Amino acid sequence: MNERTLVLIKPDGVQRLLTGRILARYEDRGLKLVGLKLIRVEADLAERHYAVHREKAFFRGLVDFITSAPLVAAVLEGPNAIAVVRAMNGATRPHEAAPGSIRGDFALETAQNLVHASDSADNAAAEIDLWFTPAELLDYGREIDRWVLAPEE
Ligand code: FUP
Repeated sequence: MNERTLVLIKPDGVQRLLTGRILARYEDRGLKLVGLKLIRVEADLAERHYAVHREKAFFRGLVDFITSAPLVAAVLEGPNAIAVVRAMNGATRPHEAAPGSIRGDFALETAQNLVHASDSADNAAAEIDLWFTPAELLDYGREIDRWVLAPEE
């Protein structure tokens, strides 16, 4: 099923100069970038993004971290994009993340695990809506699509 998912390259990824390498992994897989921006997040957006963790002990630290420096927000599109990107990111706790995943290759700490990705279709829709306006999401074809994607029915 063709899906869209929200990805964040969190401040640690940008500061560690990994933005290009992380985006390249998604591109290499065949996923299509349909939205992309570098932003310094306000606490209000960070708190809404992580609202499900509001009661957790790590919530304030998480919000402080994500607002501490610029991050890259992206919307990726492709077949099963939500599950594909979660698998590429690897387990939340980097010591459990498989080698070959982004966290398994580049991260050691849960609080500095480089990337976020939506975990369900409902959350993807809500998160894309939170981070992007409709005008910031582009519908376009790529020459490579016929080599990467099954023909549309
Ligand atoms: P994920 O969906 O993999 O991003 O993981 P969660 O939604 O469970 O957690 C969101 C973020 O909270 C993590 F990326 C890092 C932070 N976190 C902690 O700092 N400590 C924890 O014990 C769990 C999560």
